[in-house]
Amino acid sequence: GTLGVAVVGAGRMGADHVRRIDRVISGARVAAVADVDGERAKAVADGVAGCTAYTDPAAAIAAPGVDAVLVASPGPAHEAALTEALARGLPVLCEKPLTPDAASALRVVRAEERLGRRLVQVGFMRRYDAEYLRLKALLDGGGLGRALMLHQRHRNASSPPWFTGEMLLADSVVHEMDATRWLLGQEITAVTVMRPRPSGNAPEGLDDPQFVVFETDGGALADVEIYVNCRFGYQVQAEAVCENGTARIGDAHGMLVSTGGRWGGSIAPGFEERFEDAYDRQVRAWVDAALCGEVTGPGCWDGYAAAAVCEAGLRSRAEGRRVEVELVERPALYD
Ligand code: ISE
Repeated sequence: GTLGVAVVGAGRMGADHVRRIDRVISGARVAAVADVDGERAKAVADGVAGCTAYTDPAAAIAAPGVDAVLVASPGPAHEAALTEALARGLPVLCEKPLTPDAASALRVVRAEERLGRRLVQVGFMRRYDAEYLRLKALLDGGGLGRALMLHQRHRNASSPPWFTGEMLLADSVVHEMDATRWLLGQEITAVTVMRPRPSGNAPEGLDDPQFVVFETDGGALADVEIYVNCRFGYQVQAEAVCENGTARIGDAHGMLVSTGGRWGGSIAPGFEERFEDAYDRQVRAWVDAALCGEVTGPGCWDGYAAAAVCEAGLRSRAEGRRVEVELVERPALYD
């Protein structure tokens, strides 16, 4: 069969997912699109055969032919859409963050727990990136010994005008919060956020870059440099330092060109380009699983854990000290 998808949110990510489901992925079709901006919803829906536009997410989720929901609205709108989808027993792919804070993320965890089965996949798409997968397989294989440290760099060419100092953590470093937990198979127990004197490239008042240190329950340390106005392109790098060796990803993508007495390559302009394959693989995996009545990939527990780490990070940034992460006990559903 074909999976009928309601896409909630027709912004940058929502519109891109509509394109992906419509033209890249097989096995699914976009049946409904919702956006608070009706014009925007209509513009996106008009490009897709058999797709209806809505302003109310609940109406799109309840629309005929909808078997699954892709949530790509702003974070504060996620909980309502998730609650609606869970009430209807529909599988969901929810863009990060699951919800903006740990308390609301925990409510979603509890709702899923009450259902007794997983329905939600969270859009931590780096878990589907070929380089990340290779690093994960290497670490899991154990050939390099135990991972001692992770060094991560996350650079965006520029930040959107509404970006705040909190968003460097909640919107950007949230990917490393998940990647660190996933790569190491450990929970993050404490966060320290430090800030150098801001870059002259950063908009007035934005504390960019920031430097974040995670401690984990397995005794590892992970650092993250987040710099969202680096100008030169989009760059995401990770290096694992293990007992018997190191492994690095994100240094070069694709082709190396030599000409005019220089050698070099190019840097992707943004995350859509850098992680294009990862986004495709993520949505394909979600659709394939949903067609078999299954849900795989990062779930509500991962979304909740990232939200809890994020809260600790925001407190650390505000208070200038190390802050411990508070997690409830992990429900058996997520073992
Ligand atoms: C954005 O929301 C993302 O998810 C990107 O992956 C990240 O690089 C960017 O900094 C965020 O704003």
